[in-house]
Amino acid sequence: MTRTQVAIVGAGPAGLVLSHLLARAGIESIVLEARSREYVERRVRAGVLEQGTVDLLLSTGVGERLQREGMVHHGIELRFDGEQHRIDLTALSGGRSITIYGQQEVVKDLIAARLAAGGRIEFEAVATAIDPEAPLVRYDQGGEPHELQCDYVVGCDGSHGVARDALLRAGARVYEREYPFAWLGILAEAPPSTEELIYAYHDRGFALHSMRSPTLSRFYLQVRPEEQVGMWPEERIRSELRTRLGIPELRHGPILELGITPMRSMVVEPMQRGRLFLAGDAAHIVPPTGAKGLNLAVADVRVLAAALTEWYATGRLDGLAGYSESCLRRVWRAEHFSWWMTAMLHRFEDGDGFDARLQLSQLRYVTSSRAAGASLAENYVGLPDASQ
Ligand code: FAS
Ligand code: PHB
Repeated sequence: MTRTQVAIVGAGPAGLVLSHLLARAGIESIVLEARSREYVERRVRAGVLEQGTVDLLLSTGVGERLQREGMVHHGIELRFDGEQHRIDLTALSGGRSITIYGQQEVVKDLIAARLAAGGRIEFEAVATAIDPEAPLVRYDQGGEPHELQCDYVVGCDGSHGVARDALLRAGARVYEREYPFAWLGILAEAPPSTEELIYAYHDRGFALHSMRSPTLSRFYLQVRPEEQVGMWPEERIRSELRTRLGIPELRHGPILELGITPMRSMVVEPMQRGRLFLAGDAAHIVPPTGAKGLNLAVADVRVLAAALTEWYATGRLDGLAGYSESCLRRVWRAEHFSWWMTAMLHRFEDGDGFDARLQLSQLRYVTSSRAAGASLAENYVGLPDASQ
């Protein structure tokens, strides 16, 4: 039996940023992570950081490598119907931009910073049960059962964790949408064939050209939900990317990582009950078309860290009581934007072509109207809290 102030389940961006922010406020936490350090530091996921996420990491002392190695982008490109259109994110969002920096790099920087500061992260520690009333977390590590007692439990254990189930048992509701497609994610050792991200709408399905560094490209292809990576040999991937992105001379290299991610939207309401709080993918999932997943996780724990700091400092519960409500405003804005980008850019199996003509009209509008372009841009770079 161990005791701490805040028990955090999950060492993804949500759990690690929370532990980091709490430590800066002198609040002790223990992070329980089911996987090994090597595994979480190698896991390829998101790659787009909003301005607000970058500012928080920089201003709290864990952004030095991000600043050195991150790629600042001021625009994205939309391609459809053989046309190419640049959305000038910075000009259309009042000067804000995005930074391309792999999620696993953010996780590496945070783990290094936590451990260097004497923080406690228990790897290969699987939380098996959460008692929100006690509050405590039971977990297995090294084949032994353990108990972690605390003042608060924060479930940052992602889309397949135990914390959400505990909150659902306590009466929370789930709002959910499944999409009739998935993404095949490809990490290739190839210099990017574009300066900025390309989102392509194509008869054969959606495609995205992203990147991780000047030597690492990240691609995504729309596939059917039941497809397996085995159905995608390298040559098929390359020809689909060339065709859908409209880059006949696409640069290639060895494929380092392949994975299929289902596309869904999910929100748990409320995101708290008693002394149990959810943050990040444990509370909400967005389809990655809007590049919001990691950024929402960081935004949640920024609110929660401030509320916990207020409670430990003054005993006031206002921030904690309002946590769910303030987060859900931003979550539903991001859910809408991610659903909207997904609906505009993916091929739906609609027989009569009606939807396809609506999508083309939306794409032409968003790339010709300054107002529509600005709406996309400000949502993409991340809306300031006030305008959620
Ligand atoms: P995370 O899932 O990152 O972290 C949760 C952690 O909890 C994990 O380390 C897990 O091992 C641990 N855990 C789970 N159960 C536990 C238990 N019982 N005990 C202890 N620990 C436990 N977003 C993009 O923008 N682009 C992408 O390409 C992209 N790809 C994705 C691919 C996948 C497969 C997934 C699931 C998400 C992807 N996302 C992507 C979204 C992603 O970036 C998430 O939004 C982000 O990881 C959310 O961070 P966390 O909430 O910290 O959850
Ligand atoms: C990524 O680089 O992983 C990425 C970029 C943009 C998205 C989704 C994922 O919309």
